[in-house]
Amino acid sequence: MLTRVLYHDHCFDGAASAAYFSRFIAGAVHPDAEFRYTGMAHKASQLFEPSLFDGDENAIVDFKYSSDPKLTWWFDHHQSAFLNAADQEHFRQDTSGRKLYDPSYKSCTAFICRVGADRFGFRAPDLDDLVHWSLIIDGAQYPDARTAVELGAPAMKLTLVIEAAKGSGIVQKIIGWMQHRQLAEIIGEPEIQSLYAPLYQRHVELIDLIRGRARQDDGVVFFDLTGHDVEGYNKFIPYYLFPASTYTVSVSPSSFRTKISVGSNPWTPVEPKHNLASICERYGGGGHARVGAISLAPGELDEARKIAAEIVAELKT
Ligand SMILES: [Mn+2]
Repeated sequence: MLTRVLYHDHCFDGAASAAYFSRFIAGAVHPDAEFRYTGMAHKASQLFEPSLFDGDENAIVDFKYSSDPKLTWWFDHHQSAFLNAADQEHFRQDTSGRKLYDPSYKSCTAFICRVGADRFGFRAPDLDDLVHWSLIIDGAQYPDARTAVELGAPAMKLTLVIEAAKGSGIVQKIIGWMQHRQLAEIIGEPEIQSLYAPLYQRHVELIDLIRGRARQDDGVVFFDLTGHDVEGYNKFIPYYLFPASTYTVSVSPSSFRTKISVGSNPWTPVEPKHNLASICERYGGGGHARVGAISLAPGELDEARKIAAEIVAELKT
């Protein structure tokens, strides 16, 4: 019984969702399930080629809905979960009980855990710590910017490896380990250690780079990482550097897209008023109320800077 799992790649909650979902399927649905994983990234072109759905069961976790008839399971919690109105209508018409959506959840892993327990009687108490950290990381529930940026906990170290991984191979290895091992054990793997050490060095250098490029004005931090090969950065660095800021807008070009990231300070004394997913949706992006992103094609730097400037201006109001 081949189960294909499409998951949000390079994201702790995406990996944890794939791991928890696999335990759930093996434990409550198909004891003989064999899993194959496909990491999904938001990009400007078509997301779901029909050939992606090649399993007996085909699942998407922590990622957008697909109306492909071969999709059998879907779990998501993103505000922007549908590519278009037709997909949303397709979801509304679903009667399988296996396409599940609840944007009130702070992590998709916790959502799968809850649905598995309530509707299917499935429990995996050995994964409680995984669920707990998915809520902290995806929900940005850190007590302070230091916890988020200085990376003390095994889950934080693993997040660095997952977010910076080249390709999906190591993430899928981690998805396998997450199903049966504790996070501290996974971090102790020599392969993870050897990936982590240079990434941590780079993380420290990125803090310095952002410190040098970022400007704060009226509570909005802006920086442009053009010229640096940055596939991603810890999104709390701006609030570690500018604790009094409310929002961050950044432009970061990479090999496969030009990304505009929009975020809000989880520890700000001033409650953010703007819904960032709604702002990003206007430019073809999406996300959550407090963090969003827009992906343009590689090379669309001028357009990205124009959009970023418009969003900065809007967030200052
Ligand atoms: Mn998530």
